[in-house]
Amino acid sequence: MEARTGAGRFIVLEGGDGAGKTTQVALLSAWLEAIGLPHVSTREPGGTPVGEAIRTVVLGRADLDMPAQTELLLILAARAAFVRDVVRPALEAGKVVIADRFSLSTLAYQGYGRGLPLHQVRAGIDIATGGLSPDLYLLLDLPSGEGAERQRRDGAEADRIEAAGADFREAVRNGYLALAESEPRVEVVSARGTPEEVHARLRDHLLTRFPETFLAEGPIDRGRSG
Ligand code: T5A
Repeated sequence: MEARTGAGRFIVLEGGDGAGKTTQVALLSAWLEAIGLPHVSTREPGGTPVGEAIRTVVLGRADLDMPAQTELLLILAARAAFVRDVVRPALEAGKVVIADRFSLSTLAYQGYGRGLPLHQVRAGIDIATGGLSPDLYLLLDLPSGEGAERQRRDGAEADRIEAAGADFREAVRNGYLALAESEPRVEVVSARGTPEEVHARLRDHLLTRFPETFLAEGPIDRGRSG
């Protein structure tokens, strides 16, 4: 299908470990491909060479005893590169960005999970992003035990942050839900059901919020280069 061009949108999938974000990013990406909408899909921490290098330290080194502040600053260091090198150029080119995690993860994990003061986490986020925030966070909500069970079935080894345990996962989930109550750009979506059922829910939210972008038969060229 011929590529459409249009105003960029920054959409972020969020949720606890094992909620299904990676699966849903792939399904959304396939859908955008099918409707001919230029897009990039990416993940955090990572998405750039420096971000992937930081990811190996933050997640891969379960042997490191890392202060929560070090974890926060490393994740934010990766985000600054992600925003400069991935998100801003894609939005300026009129593309849709579908990201697996962004700043809401930092508030949920380093704020509510690790217990760092939220105002400090927000100040750090502001430095890393230069104030850029997504058009919409789609928060995949799943009881934390069910996410852990999905990961166990997957056979994946727990990374350094996942290894923090059940209480940590629960604090993260509750943190996400508390954030969703106060942030209008966060939509809570049940992560239960088959991947296709969850995908249909996400698509519905995008079509409702941004019909001008996501309706296949919507306006296709608003004069911005793709
Ligand atoms: N982090 C990240 C922070 O602490 N602060 C930050 O600011 C940021 C950005 C990232 C880690 O970094 C932390 C949070 C994380 O701990 P990650 O690997 O990117 O690590 O994130 P995870 O959430 O751990 O990734 P996972 O791949 O484990 O989980 P996903 O992506 O949510 O789930 P997915 O799609 O891989 O699915 C997990 C399993 O469930 C199955 C899949 O096939 C797979 O086996 N599945 C389903 N099963 C049944 N029903 C469904 N609907 C299913 N959907 C998927």
